[in-house]
Amino acid sequence: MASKNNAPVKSSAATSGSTQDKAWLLSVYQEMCYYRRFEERVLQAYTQQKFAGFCHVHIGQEALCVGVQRALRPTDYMISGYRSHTQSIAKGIPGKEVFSELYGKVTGCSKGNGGSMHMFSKEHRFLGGHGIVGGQVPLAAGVGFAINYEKRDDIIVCYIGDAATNQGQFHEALNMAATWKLPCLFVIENNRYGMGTDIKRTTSIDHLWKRALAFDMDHGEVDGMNVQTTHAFLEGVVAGIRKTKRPYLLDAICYRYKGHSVSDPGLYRSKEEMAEWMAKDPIIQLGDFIKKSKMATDAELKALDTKAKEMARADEDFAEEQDIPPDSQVWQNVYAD
Ligand SMILES: Cc1ncc(C[n+]2csc(CCOP(=O)(O)OP(=O)(O)O)c2C)c(N)n1
Ligand SMILES: [Mg+2]
Repeated sequence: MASKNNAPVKSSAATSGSTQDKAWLLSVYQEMCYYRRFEERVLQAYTQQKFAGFCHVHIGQEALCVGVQRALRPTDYMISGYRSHTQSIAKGIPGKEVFSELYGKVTGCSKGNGGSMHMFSKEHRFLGGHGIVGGQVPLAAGVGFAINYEKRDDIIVCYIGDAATNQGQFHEALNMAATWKLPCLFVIENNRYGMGTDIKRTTSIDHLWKRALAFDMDHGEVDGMNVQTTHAFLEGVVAGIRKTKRPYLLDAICYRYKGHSVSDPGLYRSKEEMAEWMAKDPIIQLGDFIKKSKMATDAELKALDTKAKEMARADEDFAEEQDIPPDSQVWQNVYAD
């Protein structure tokens, strides 16, 4: 699975094992619907000014979130940027705690101190939620170092945006990860835009997996809009990292449907481009496969989506009823004891 030659290992259309199993496919379908519905409620709540601060949603990128997570063990670590509401749920943080965090409530996973960009759970090994572009990359290398130092066989997944690969700390951290053979999986969520700038205007290379060549790092490319190919590919990548302890850079091709943040209408993208990507929608793609394979009817898939909507609504309802933190909390977790 791992390639350290110039050409990347690419995901193929062929899938195997769990990605052909009916129960697996239906649960993945529902999970992706849940994340879509969750983020739609987040958008709505933000627009209604139910919470403030920055807010970046992940709509369109669900296949990557689910395809990666399902290749991991609960003991593996994950670290991400600011577009991480649903990645943190996938890693095990209850949706109620994520919605509470958005609302700044005391029951939030960061006790209401963090907000949208700072989901965190030591218990579930989700290490943030980081607002500094690329800031999570050296932290991931540090966790990889700790895993090796303590002789464990966990790995850490580090999500990064395409634009973040132009940050200096990305290059420094990848160099150290490759030199010290750290068990890090760097996943570039290559949605092709920074805030509003096309990657082609800021990046000298045509494929972001080429960043790995400078460090002689194993690397690959995956169609991040298709959950079956993504998951099948990731199973091999994760097994490879666990075995070799070598880091891996994955260029995951995907698309975000909404603007960079809630305040960005995304007018820099053409309607044709949006339509082209939405035709590859991860939920519709999987639904079509399920129906064609006669594993479920349209009505059965709709019922899964209805359940997903109810789950998202319950998360928001829970958050609304919770208390804001006491004033005294402002003094807590400022200094180490
Ligand atoms: C160090 C730093 N520089 C600039 C910013 C402002 N900023 C926030 S997000 C962003 C674009 C990042 O795009 P990308 O890495 O592709 O991630 P995406 O938003 O597409 O998921 C920028 C420039 C920041 N938060 N941190
Ligand atoms: Mg981007």
